[in-house]
Amino acid sequence: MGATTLITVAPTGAESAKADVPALPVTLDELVQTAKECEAAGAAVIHVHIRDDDARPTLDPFLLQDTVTALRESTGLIVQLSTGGAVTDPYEDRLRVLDAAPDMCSLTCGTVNFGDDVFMNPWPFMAELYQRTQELEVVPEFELFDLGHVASLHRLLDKYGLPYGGHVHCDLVMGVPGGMPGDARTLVAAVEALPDGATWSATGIGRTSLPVLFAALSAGGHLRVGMEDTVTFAKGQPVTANARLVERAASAAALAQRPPMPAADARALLAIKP
Ligand code: KMH
Ligand code: ZN
Repeated sequence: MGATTLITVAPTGAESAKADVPALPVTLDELVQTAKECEAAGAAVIHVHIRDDDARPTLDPFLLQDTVTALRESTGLIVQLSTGGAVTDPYEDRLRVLDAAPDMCSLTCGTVNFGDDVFMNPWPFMAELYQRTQELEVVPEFELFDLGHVASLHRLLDKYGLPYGGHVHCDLVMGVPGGMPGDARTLVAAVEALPDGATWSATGIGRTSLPVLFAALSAGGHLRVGMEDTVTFAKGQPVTANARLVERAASAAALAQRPPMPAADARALLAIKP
């Protein structure tokens, strides 16, 4: 089999308001429908943030559990819950996300300025979250918003060893105002600093979406796309559905001679608990 591209879809996030972005999936039904469409378009992993009845971000444990169950029943996607939540979420709620027993969770490797806000990830929180992933056999995806986060990832691995399953997978989140810029030279610098044997995807926020996508494909990486990261295809062209972003990523990956990776192969690569 030739080389393939793991596509992760991040359909919702915690930052956009449904009132501003009507195509954002915020109910469980909308999320499941989106997940099915994105799976058909080539996604293998779904990075999940959920909303409450008022479409506000929530880390409600029961809703998270229902979401994991529904996505498992309706799709073959690898379910990755966000432990980042919204910038206002307390650490205890973010740690409790793992109780919903997802396949994967995000684990951000450091604090970062986040537009006008600060996304807090101090070392004790990271270390506790990481050890919980190991105990509960949840595969972490290390979110790297800045080059310093790569150093913190090394520190985490040196102190606590490899993640559950033994494989290190990272996601470069580029172009956040306050984090590393979304350009090719920064991407290469970050990739060169990753641990040996790690796999990685990249995503570019907003207008850095396409430059990062092409840089990641050129550098042999995987892709994350979705309305968490960009809500326009181009200036004045709103995204009408997450699946359109996945289709665009899948087409670019196919052009690069690395078509989308089937979910079963992604499970093996990431060493997801059977
Ligand atoms: N919503 C951001 C504050 C993650 O999902 O782990 C954090 C975020 C990262 O989206
Ligand atoms: Zn997220």
